[in-house]
Amino acid sequence: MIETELNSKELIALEDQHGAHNYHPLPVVLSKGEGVYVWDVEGKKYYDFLSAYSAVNQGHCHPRIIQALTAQASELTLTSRAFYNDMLGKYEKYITEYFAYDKVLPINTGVEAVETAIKVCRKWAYEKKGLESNTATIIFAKGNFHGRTLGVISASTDPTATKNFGPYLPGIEVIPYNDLDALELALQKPDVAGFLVEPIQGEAGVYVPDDDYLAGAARLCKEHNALFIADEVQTGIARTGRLLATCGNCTCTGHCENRPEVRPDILILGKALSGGVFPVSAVLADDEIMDCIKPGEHGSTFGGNPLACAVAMAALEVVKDEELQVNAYRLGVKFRERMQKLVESHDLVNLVRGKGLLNAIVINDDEDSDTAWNICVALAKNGLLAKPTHGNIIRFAPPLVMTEDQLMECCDIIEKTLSEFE
Ligand code: IF1
Repeated sequence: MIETELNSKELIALEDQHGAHNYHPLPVVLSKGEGVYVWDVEGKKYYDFLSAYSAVNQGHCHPRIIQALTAQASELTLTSRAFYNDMLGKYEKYITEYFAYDKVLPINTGVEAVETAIKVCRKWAYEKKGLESNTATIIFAKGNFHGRTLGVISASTDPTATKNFGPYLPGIEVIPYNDLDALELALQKPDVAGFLVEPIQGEAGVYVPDDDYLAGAARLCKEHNALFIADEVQTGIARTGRLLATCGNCTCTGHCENRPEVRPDILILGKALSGGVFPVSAVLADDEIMDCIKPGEHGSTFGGNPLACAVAMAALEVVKDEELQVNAYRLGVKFRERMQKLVESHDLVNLVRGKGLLNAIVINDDEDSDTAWNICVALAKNGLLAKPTHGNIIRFAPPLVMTEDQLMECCDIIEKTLSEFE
């Protein structure tokens, strides 16, 4: 056990020598997080403008979530599902009422929840829709990101995510994003089980589809007896200014009682479901779909563990009590106004796009240039942490607990950095 205080350089060297090189992080080594702030090992303070890819919507180490974690951690952390435990039923009731679904299948990471949704969708297609076994196709959108397992990368159109990982899962069709004609055409085929899509494509560069896209997709799926599956791992839990991005522009504080026309048949949640404190994900659906899964047909060692249940209930309480979707909506409008001024005053920035506090700016340079990266290194020097997504796009996603003053200070930092850069 290494006891001595190591500096950033030494800690980076440790990871370089002993860790797989499956990431290329910014040269910042963090050791503390609180709310919208993080600190590096040298004590430098930053605004976190990535929120661990929207997993810490509630802010770093939210006291109520930490309290729930520590209280449960000293009682019971894991039983496996070989036995019942006193937390799971309470959590299942809480989350199904919170999002207005009959049932939840509790799992751990976002990608496990997406894989679970694919299995549930296929099961439904064979046992309820009546497709012939092993013929089901699930439609995905070009530019998707659903995680890193072999099943979901089989739908990826990103060579970095797929190269030399084949052979891939069959039963997948990929169509252009935000294109209802393409979806309608793909749904004509007899073996379609479902359409799995991100309400906003995060990794692709925060692509916000047309206002009528999700409702149109849900309608087309219903017309063709295929399941509409929303991957809200990144867009859910108030990130886009609504409790769920599929809520679209309705102002509900629950799920879409007001907009049943875009209610997903299967809803996938992760990341901020735990406030970034513990891997917690979930698949929600009504009985007709979820009851296709029988005992022993799917699960996981940690799925639905008491610790995850306690943390997730606290994390969702925080979202509701602090009305984080309202704050995200309001501050998102102000953020995009400020960024739009930068677009108009700086050649370096082509455009800003996003919803709520999931935004991105597109840098006026080639996708394979390192300009966006260098801007993020400069932003870090000026006390704001963000990271480019594809090449020339910088994603900005602060914790949803940010105040307007803090957001304005962050906009000042972004403005100052871009001016220094030009
Ligand atoms: C990495 C990206 C974001 C997701 C959606 C499922 C998952 C993710 C819409 C899987 C995960 C993470 C994964 C992380 C970086 C981050 C990411 F850049 F990779 F694409 F957020 F945009 N659906 N996204 O965004 O959830 O299994 O990771 O819990 O892999 O580097 P997970």
